[in-house]
Amino acid sequence: MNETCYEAFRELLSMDDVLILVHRNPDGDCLGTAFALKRAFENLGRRVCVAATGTVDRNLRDITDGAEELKPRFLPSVIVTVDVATQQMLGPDLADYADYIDYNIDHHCTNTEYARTNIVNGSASSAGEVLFDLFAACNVEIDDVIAEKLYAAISFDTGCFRYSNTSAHTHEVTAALMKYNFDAPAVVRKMFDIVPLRQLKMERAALDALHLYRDGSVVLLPITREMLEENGALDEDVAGMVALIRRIEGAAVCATLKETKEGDVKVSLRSADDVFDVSAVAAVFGGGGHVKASGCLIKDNIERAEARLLAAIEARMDGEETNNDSPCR
Ligand SMILES: [Mn+2]
Repeated sequence: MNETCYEAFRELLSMDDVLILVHRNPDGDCLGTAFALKRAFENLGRRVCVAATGTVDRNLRDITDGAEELKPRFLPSVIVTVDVATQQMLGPDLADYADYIDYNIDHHCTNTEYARTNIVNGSASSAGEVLFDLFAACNVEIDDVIAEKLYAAISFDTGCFRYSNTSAHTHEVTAALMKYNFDAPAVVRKMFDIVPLRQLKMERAALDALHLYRDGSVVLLPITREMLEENGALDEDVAGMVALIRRIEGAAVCATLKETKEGDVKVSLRSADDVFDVSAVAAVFGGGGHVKASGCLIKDNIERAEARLLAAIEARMDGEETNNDSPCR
């Protein structure tokens, strides 16, 4: 980021009646970042709210101060997105705002820069890290609440500082945040560790349903509505399932394919290393993300979606596609 970004952020901070939008099915990074920014505006005495398509997962509700639904509450005079790579990621509830975004604060290398002012750092671990750097450069005072939200955001997107997006700078930012007064182990435990028993049962069922291809180097997990119902599981119970299957030895590429309530298929893709770029596979279906973690929505039934996804992965593995077409390189 450069002085132009900081100047743009200072301009944003001078505004009132701020609507902060996050991506559909919000995760810990977009929520932590949005609520840290919300707090900063509140500390300046401004009117501000956060809105999202979809409900907030149970394990993320500490970040939203308990809120399960996030709706726009007033007619905004400025609209800012955080952690939203494309306008489509806003989802149906916020689609009306898509062409009127004033500021876009993000860390996705696939960001389409759809806003009037775009503040994107594709090498940051998380939107939380981007916001911290903006706060630091613009002398925004960080309090205990902001520190806790940003810590949640960064821990979420780095998988608790285990993923390769974790840089020396990420640790420097986190070290600065940990000087504030909040319970860091509790933040991580609530986001990642505590699960209802039905989720563990769902994971057991999922492991029985794994599909292995190419000697186990491609691992696909279709999750049907029927599987969810049989195990009494909710959609939020399978949100982290891709992290479970990426642990399998020998898996170079893995993906969960979840049948949505609408009958589409939500795909979460992970790559075991920087060699295979899953953002390029997601892009085939209009999605995006990062080299090692991406997602897309396939409008098809789950069997055909799996076949199409596998074909796209194999085409890329066989070198029919080159890395030159990847937005992340
Ligand atoms: Mn993120």
